[in-house]
Amino acid sequence: MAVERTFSIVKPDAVAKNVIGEIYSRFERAGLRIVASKMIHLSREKAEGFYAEHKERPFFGALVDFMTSGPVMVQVLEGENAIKANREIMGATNPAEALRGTIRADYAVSVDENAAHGSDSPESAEREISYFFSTEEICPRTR
Ligand code: DAT
Ligand code: MG
Repeated sequence: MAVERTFSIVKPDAVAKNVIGEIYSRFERAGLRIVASKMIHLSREKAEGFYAEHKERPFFGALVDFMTSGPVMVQVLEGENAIKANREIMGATNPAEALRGTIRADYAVSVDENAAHGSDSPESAEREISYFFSTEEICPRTR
């Protein structure tokens, strides 16, 4: 299996709950390495651009309100099969459907505020990583 990179967000609800470290530990325990990381408070424009694929969905306005409601951690995770591995660690979009022991099952209460984001494909990972990080901000850790 190839070493991949994926893009991840610890969303405002999880930052407010003070569980950034708990979530980072889960990535590390799963063998993913954090190769870039920063805290930012998204502008509306930045959040709208990030979620552009959902622009026509009824929840779009609420999603942007939530994502701009407080700071987030954005990070790049690197490891074997990182995109799928991160989606598994996160659990289903709706926390009510997320498997026990996943980030969303443990830290999220609703689909509106679901604690974490993870890229869903190699194409979205590439787009999302470059939407937030320049090449020199990413420090490869695998040898
Ligand atoms: P994911 O974040 O698991 O990739 P997605 O890309 O379908 O899920 O949706 C992006 C975010 O939009 C999701 O994390 C929370 C919000 N969202 C999705 N479906 C929703 C719904 N039915 N009601 C409210 N918010 C929703
Ligand atoms: Mg998605």
